[in-house]
Parts: sequence; structure tokens; C-alpha cells
Amino acid sequence: MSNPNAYRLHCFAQSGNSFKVAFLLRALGQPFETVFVDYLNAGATRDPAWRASVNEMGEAPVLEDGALRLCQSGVILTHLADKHGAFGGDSSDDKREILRWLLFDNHKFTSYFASYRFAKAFGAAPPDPAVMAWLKGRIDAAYGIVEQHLQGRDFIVGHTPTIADFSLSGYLFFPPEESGLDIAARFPRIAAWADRLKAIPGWIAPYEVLPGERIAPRW
Ligand SMILES: N[C@@H](CCC(=O)N[C@@H](CS)C(=O)NCC(=O)O)C(=O)O
Repeated sequence: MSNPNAYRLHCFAQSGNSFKVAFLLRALGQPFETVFVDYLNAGATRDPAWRASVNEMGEAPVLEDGALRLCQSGVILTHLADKHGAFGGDSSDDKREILRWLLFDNHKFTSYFASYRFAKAFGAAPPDPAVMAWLKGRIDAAYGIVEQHLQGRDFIVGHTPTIADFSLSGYLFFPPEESGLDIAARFPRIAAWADRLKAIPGWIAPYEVLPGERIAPRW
């Protein structure tokens, strides 16, 4: 029987943006139900009815918190950190820094990697080598910036994990063969940081928490 007080997370297995939210909910000890969004087989996010009733932006994740329905992982993470008083930074300086990294993540760090991985693992047709080469250059640049930032730091902002870490790490826990990029070998500080995040109570592998079938990389 469903719990009327639980959060409802619209999401699917391959979505690292959804994983960011699932991981934070678990770290906060908050129960949630998942609502499967059939993006890969049915293109649910492009359905006008889905957009009208769930998210006009046509994206997962969407979090229902009672009557409130939120999209954009950065907004959802901020809402949850504020509401539960954890992982939101210790000061207004921290909060500004967190926002800066959330914006960088959404524009570059997550988005180029997610696009590359999607084309390589789940696209309907073989990826265009020129597009992949361009995306890889953008990934290298964005990952290089985070690698540099992590020099002498355990976490992205301050000395303890914040939602900036949950956001930037959203795609790092999927099997490396999906992207075909050996991030751990090329960016050792990022790999060590991801291992530190795995030690946060509540961490779980994405395919163990998000609904939907796991798919073998197609290309
Ligand atoms: N900036 C958004 C990105 C969300 C996003 O790209 N979601 C993907 C799944 S990971 C999606 O639903 N894409 C559907 C589509 O593009 O049609 C966020 O952080 O929530």
C-alpha cells in the first residue's frame, strides 16, 4: 500500500539526473516511491499529455512533495536540502558556491557526459563520430576543471558533502562501459571523490534504486 506522506519521484533507470535525487533522498533517510517514466521505449517525456500533467519541460526527474511538483534536479536538491536542513552548506557563502557548481554541472559537467553516454549506449542509430569527438572535447574540458578543483579538497564545497556533490556525481556510478570512457584512469581525483561519496550512508548503485530495465550498451 502506498504511503501518502512519501515523496514520489518520476524517474527511470538510465537517468543520472534522477539518481542525484534518489541518492539525496536516501542520504536524508526520506522514504519515496518511484514512478517509472518510460523514456527509452515509449518516449514518454515527449508525450503532450505527460508534459501537461507531469512536466512541461519534458524531463525526468520530477519530484512530488505533497501538492508541490518540482522539476530540474538542481531545484529539487535545493528544496530537499533546505527542507531537511542537511547537505545545503553551512553559510550563505557556501550556498552561493553550491549554486555556482549546480549551474556549471547542469550546463557542462553532467550535460555533455550524459549526451555522450546516451548516444553511445542507448541511441537508436550509431553515433556520429564527429559529434562524439566534439562532445568528448567538451567532457575533457569540464572534467578537467572539476579534477583541478578537487586538488586538496575532499568535497566540492566546504569540508563535508553538499548537494553540489550529489549533483556533479550523478552519472559517475553507472557502469563505465556505457560511455566507453575510462574516467577513473584519466581523472583520479574525481574517482577518489566518487569513492568518498559512495561512503555516504544511503548510497546505492543507480540500477538498484531506479525503476526500469537495464539495457546493454548498443554501440
Ligand atoms: N537539467 C535537467 C536535465 C534533465 C534531463 O536531461 N533529463 C533527461 C533524463 S536524465 C530527460 O528526461 N530527457 C528527456 C528528453 O530529453 O526528452 C535536470 O537536472 O533535471
